[in-house]
Amino acid sequence: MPEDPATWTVRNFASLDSTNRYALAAARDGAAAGLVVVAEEQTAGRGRLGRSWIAPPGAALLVSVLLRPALAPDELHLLTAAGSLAMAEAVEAVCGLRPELKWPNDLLVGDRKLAGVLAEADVDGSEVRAVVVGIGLNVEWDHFPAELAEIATSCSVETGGPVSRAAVLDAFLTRASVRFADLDAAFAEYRARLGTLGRAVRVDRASGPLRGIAVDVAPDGTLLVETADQGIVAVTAGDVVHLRPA
Ligand code: BT5
Repeated sequence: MPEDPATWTVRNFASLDSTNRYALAAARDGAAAGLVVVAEEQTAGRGRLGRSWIAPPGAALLVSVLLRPALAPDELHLLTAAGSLAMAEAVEAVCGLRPELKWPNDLLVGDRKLAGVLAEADVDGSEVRAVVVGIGLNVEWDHFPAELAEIATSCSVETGGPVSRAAVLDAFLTRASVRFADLDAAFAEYRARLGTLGRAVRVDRASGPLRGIAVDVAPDGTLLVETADQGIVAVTAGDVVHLRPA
């Protein structure tokens, strides 16, 4: 696990299909922990559950970091938390914005998504060989396509001025060194900063929607939702909508 920013090795690309796909392939070819893959543009950027991550060339910081942590497969949520937190801290340091963290993998400003995080692992049975934490952060992007117009925002929209992707990347790698080196501290801080907690939420799950109050994140990363009719329900996966107070 890299503990010093000097141990990061950054590979920059004008265009890739997906920085996560590239970094996972590099991991399988033996690349060392600390590889950082950055692209100006992705032609097949990945979200969760087969969804797409889109951004025009140069508008977003599209970055994946390769880690080889000593973790079990059921502990990988810690890396999503640490990566989300490190990016939130970087945005705050560079732009003066304090993004809200939304369980499990979003950075929001108000109701709009500023960044998304996708951790993908190369797992062999109980052995985690490599993990890639990929983040797409909307940096300088003022006019969104129709499908994102109501749900996305960017650093430039929020600050009203230019923002340097290179400065955000530098700040992210500095914070990532700290956060990935102490995952317990990162998880505690992620939990403390999670805007989802205490909120009325709707969770859209494969098995159907669930409504309640998000009361906590368990150590295993599940979201605990207090419902009127089923008590506390542990949610392992799903899309959370923060509901406005009635
Ligand atoms: C995520 O998925 O939020 C994880 C996104 C991770 C993207 C990074 S970019 C670098 C690295 N390489 C990759 O290939 N991926 C990672 P999810 O929670 O499933 O959200 C996906 C949804 O967010 C989409 O269905 C859209 O509704 C929305 N979306 C797509 N592009 C967006 C953008 N640029 N800004 C805000 N929302 C977006």
